[in-house]
Formats: sequence, C-alpha cells, structure tokens
Amino acid sequence: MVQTRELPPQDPTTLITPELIERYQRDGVVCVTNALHPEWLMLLEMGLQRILADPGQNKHLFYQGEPGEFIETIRNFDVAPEIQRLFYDSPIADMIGKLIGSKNVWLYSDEFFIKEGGGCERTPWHQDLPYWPLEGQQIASMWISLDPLPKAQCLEYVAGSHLGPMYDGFDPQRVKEDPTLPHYGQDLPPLPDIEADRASFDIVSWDITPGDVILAHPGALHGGGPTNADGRRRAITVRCYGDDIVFAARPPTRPTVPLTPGLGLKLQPGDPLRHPFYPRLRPLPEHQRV
Ligand SMILES: O=C(O)CCC(=O)C(=O)O
Repeated sequence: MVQTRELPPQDPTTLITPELIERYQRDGVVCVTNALHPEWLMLLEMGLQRILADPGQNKHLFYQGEPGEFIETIRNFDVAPEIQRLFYDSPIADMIGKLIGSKNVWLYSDEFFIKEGGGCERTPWHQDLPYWPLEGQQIASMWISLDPLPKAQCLEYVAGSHLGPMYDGFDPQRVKEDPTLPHYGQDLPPLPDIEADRASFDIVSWDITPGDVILAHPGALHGGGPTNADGRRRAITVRCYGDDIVFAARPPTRPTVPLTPGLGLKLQPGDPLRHPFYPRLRPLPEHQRV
C-alpha cells in the first residue's frame, strides 16, 4: 500500500468533536478525513478477498445480467475472521460510539458494496431504516472505501433527510424503470424521484482518499456512486447501535435486511435489541480480551 499522506491520529475518536457531532445531528451525515490507519484498510482488503473467494457467502447482484451489475454481500462479520478483527480491534466502534453517545456498541450488520470492472450502476436512492426491525436514536453507519474516489463516484446523501419522512424502499427488479416503485407497498410513502429533480435536494458527497470515512444516520437518503469505465469502488458499511435501540416488530410482509428468523420469537416490541445476531463490540467482550 503506498503511503500518500500523514498517518491518522493515534486515537481517531479525537476527530469526533462536539462540532462534528452537531453537524451529524443536523445533516445526518459527515465525512471524517484520515481516520483509519492503513493497517486497518489492509485487514479490510484481506476480509474482502476472503469474502469474494468464499462460495458460501451469498453474492447479491444489483442490476443482475446488465452491464452495470455490482455485488453486495451482507453479514461478512459472521464468516470472515479479518472482518471480526477489524470490528473488534480498530477504532471504528469507538468512533461510532462517541458519535451516538453510547459507551455500549453493538453491531447491527455490515455490507460490502463491490463495484469492479468499470461502468457499474449507481446504487439506487434509499434509506436503511425501512428495512430494519428497530427503533431509537443511537444508531449510525460508517462507510469505508478501499479505493480513492472522486466526488462523483462517492456515495451521495441528502443532507437533513434523516429528520424527514421514512419512505418505502425501492423495488430492486424495476428500479431502473421507476425508482419510486415501492418495495413493500404498505404503510410507507413511495420514495421521491431524486435523480429526476436533483436541484431540489441538498445532495452531498466527498472526494475520498482511503482512510477517510463517512458517518451517516440510517434514516438519511443515500445512493449513487457509479463507477466510470476504468473505475473501481469497493466499500463496506459498518452499522452499529447503542443503548436506546429497541426491537420493533414488523409484519412478515415486510422482511428485514438482513433476515433474522427467530428474532421476533425471542423479543417483544420495545425490548432492548439484544440477541446473538447482534454481537457486542464495546466494551470489548471478555472472549476477545487477552
Ligand atoms: O456503497 C454503496 O453503494 C451503498 C451503501 C449503502 O447503501 C449504505 O451504506 O447503506
């Protein structure tokens, strides 16, 4: 790995300043530059290589069979020791914990978005919360790219949208035809057509150097980040939560991402979200201490 800039601070939680927290609360998204040491990125890269080579790990394809196809894999923590080491040992959980104001930090899930080979499609606009069986405030995702990206190929967010309505998801089969077609088609309003009217939305994104991270509220609208003909964009999103997050039951017609069969048989609505599906990252569990 070529070293192109100064190393990040020894303790990157110092980058989570009161001003940054205030901006996060207002915009639902912030970029923290030079936060992750190259060694953490190397561990992430090793985890990604294992996942790509693992036939047992489901590779979900967006735009399957089309020129813009790209891969998503979920719950990589469960199958890749490198990802486990990264989440237990790196400052990722500490940074998220400080941002959301919780000393306890649990992992909700993680997802790779792998755009290789050039010409990959935009990720459709969406929010994450409609897919998750939970309620509460102390929750955030960290988006980490292994590749340097110009702003146009970075994930985009609508600033402040985490404070607005929660919309239905997108229909993965027909999103190209109409990105506002509902995924669940139940109680949530359809997504607005953001691409058709970009000027009406406060869209933010950043030039990314590996080591920079984006912290986002899962209620924020986000999407985008296509790759150009020779572009490559391999990113992971780490989704963590704190003390105030509780289980929220959902009808079987609104399956969650990821699926967690049995969860609703163990927890009542309003119960703290505690289940082996969601490993505790902070304080570091006993079995991870030496
Ligand atoms: O990286 C991407 O293209 C999508 C990321 C995403 O949807 C997320 O972080 O929730």
